[in-house]
Amino acid sequence: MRKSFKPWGVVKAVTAGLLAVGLAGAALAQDSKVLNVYNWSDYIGPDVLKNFEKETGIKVRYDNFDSNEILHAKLVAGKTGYDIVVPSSNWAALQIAGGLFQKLDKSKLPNLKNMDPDIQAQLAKVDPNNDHMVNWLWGYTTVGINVDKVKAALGSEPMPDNVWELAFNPKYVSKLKSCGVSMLDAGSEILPAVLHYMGKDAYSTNQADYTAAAAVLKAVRPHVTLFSSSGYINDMVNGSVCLAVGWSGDISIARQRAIDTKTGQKIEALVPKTGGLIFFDSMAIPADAANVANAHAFMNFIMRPEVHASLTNQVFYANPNKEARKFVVPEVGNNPAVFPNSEQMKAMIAPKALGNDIRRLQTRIFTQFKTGR
Ligand code: N2P
Repeated sequence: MRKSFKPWGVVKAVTAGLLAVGLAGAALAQDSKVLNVYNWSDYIGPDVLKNFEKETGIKVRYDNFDSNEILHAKLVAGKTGYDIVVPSSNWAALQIAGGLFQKLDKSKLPNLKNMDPDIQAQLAKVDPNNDHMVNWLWGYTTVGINVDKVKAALGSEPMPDNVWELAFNPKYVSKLKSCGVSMLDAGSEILPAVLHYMGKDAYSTNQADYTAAAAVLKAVRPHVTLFSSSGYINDMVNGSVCLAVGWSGDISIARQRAIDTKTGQKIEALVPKTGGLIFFDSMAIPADAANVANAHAFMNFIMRPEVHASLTNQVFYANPNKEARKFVVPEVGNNPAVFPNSEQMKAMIAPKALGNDIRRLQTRIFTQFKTGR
């Protein structure tokens, strides 16, 4: 029945009822006991959703993507059916400007107090007052290697001082082709990486920089054996990829899986001297989400120190939670690939939001690179 047809008596009774249960109760009552989450693959351990479901009775449907491009296309098309999505902050800037997210109700997020003010300040650059986003985890795009295979393939050639050369200088990457070279399957990842390698602004808005980047990529193309943003983890574990332009935590997952399953592959996420490309993947609620109260409950749950720490312990990405550090196990807390030291952090490249024109340029050049044109 539409509200406008309700006789006044019924409206009054409903209003009184809402006041009696309180606003939080009213909001919960509108939501069904489900929550639809769309997050990056390999970004959570098995216990987190189970614990949330057990505690709240809310059933989580959890889907994966592996590029900002895929998530962005869904958000722009609308009616995603998701209540929580996790874009990188520089993409979220576009999405916030486009009105695709709703403002957070901070009264339902008391655990915001646990967030590291430095990370909040980083996010506030694209989301003033932190009105729309809560950081899930953060990491950086870098180079991962199979230590023994890369050494063997390089032969008498020593490791370059700047490890980005392994991926983008034909002198090195041509030698690594024989043991498998993988690159992230997205223009928004590879263009900033190659521009940074070239000594340019990773998030340049200068067309000429992109033309120059296309030429560098073209020279490298014959030596790339795989484009992957998720499957490369297992390819590193089983030894069919010896060099990956990938994400810090993913490479550390591969390292741990190789140890656990005794594949004999020694994998390492390198921290480039000139810096990796930082990302802040952050939770937001689509404007048309159906289960808004549940989404807030989930965000608040993730911001518990033990929960944020358990994400870091299981997927090797740093969390934004200043109270979580004591729950991070020492092997992970002391791993510079997960928590780079202050000197390494100084060199890191912060993300920048780009307009649609540059995004399209990145995609065009990346497609040409991939197809070998
Ligand atoms: C998780 C990768 C997320 C990092 N597998 C990319 N933003």
